[in-house]
Amino acid sequence: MPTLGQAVLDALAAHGVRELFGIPGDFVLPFCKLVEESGTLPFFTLSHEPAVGFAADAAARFRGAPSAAIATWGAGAFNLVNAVAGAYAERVPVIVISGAPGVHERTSGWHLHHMARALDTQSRIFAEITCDQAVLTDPRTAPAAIARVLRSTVDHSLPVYLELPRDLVGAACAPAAPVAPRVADPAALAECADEILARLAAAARPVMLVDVELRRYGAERQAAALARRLGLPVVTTFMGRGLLAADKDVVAGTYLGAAGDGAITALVEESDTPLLLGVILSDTNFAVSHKKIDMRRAILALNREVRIGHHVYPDLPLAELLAALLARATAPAPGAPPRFAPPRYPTGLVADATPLVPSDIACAVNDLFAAHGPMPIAADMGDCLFTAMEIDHAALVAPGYYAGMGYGVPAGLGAAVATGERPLILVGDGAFQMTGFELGNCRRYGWDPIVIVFNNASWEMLRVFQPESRFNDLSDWGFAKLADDLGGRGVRVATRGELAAALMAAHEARGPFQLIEAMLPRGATSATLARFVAGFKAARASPAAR
Ligand code: TPW
Ligand code: MG
Repeated sequence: MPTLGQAVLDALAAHGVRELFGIPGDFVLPFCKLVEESGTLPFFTLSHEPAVGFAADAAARFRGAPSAAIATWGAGAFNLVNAVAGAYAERVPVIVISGAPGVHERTSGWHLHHMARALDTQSRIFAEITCDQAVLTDPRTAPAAIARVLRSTVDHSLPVYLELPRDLVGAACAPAAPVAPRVADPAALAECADEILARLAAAARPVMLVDVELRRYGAERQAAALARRLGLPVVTTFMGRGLLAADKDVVAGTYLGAAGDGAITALVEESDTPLLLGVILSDTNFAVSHKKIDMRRAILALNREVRIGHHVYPDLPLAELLAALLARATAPAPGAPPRFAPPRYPTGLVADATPLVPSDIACAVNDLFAAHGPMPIAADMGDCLFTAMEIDHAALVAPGYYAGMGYGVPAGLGAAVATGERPLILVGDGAFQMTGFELGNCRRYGWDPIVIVFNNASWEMLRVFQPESRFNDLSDWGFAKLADDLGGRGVRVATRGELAAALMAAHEARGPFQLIEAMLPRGATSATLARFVAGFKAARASPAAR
């Protein structure tokens, strides 16, 4: 019989986990020892648990499958709370594995170190931000509990929590036999697919709006195939930016309401039948709308259900719905005109001595991608994320809705592991202050991301909302110089010419990570952020007008 620890590891692998991120501590040392010695899955340690959570989140987003974050009890696991809350908000299957006091210690009557309040305080906190939990105190019931929890993370694409007492890692335990996925009722699926296709066929201006759930359920290629078959223009939400990067030709652009390209806004807001696939109805996605989407005319597939006007089909997983639609959909008449103009992004940066503004960075990245092909992108919160909207459509992870700073650098490390490709990390100076030091882990693992720090010595995005506050002034930390000591290469650039040269040189250099510190004047934001904030403020000032 295997051990409880090995049963957990084997079940993780069976549910699509391909990498583990973590930081050890005494309550989780026996499990970490097993992780290392069994070789079941590769184990990447970072420096601070928030980064562990962000890296696992990004790996899960890029692979469309769960990833895992390992921490010690209390001081370690509590440090994961914010990252897991963000994963919950943005529907990412992050598996939290926490060590815990042994079952014998639990009854000792001592206050155990790392204990915040009571033995179950931690599991109760994680119950708020995970969709299923198990505290594995009994090796006889553990296999079923492990299988149930891992089924939940896959089925609901949400975080889950496993707590493993340190004295049971080596206890004899049966393997966790996987639970079969719940599948849709074929009759309901057929009726729903027929109804959707009939509505789309009768529509004058249909559009497909896609958001993150599509990737979580591995349904991007199917959605692109459906769009092609039906001749539907595809628009991503703000959060869903980067979706369908492998099928760029069907993507008209990203919906940013009043802040975005007018033609894209019209495609969505003037549509008589918007098909919303996995779209989270959040304020970042829709607060900047000129005009609210008329939900009576919309078709919304989200959370394993499909809502059409006022009625609901429960229990219809997204991938199954798309398969049913594809099985039935017929192509439009040949010669039907394309329904959108291909999006255009700025290219051809003039490499002169003009001081940089954020949109120049998008332009330089577009030139790089045009010359050498796209890279997976991890962006932080801040103007770097809005600038990313001006970069040609490429695979992107970012906390578009939860908006937690500090995500970018560790997410880029998770992307390096999950994609096996070299990532591009976009991060502001304020966010870099939070988690930038994690780059020091690149040397050990051979990661060499290209990192662009938008250094405006400022919490600039906050300044746009509230220009009068002096606390938004940060000092200039000189990140390029720090890079060398962390095992990378850093260069500071302040003009268009310097940026273009630095980016091409960074692309040439493999091995150490490459940090480009782009010096930006305070007060200069990307065109997209300026429009977004103006739209947001206008929406807040006159909610009735929407
Ligand atoms: C964990 C609030 C949103 S944007 C921002 C703050 C403090 C400033 C970002 O500064 P940075 O980028 O990174 O220099 P830029 O382009 O604006 O200059 N704490 C967390 N998350 C959020 N979102 C905040 C605070 C915030
Ligand atoms: Mg800044």
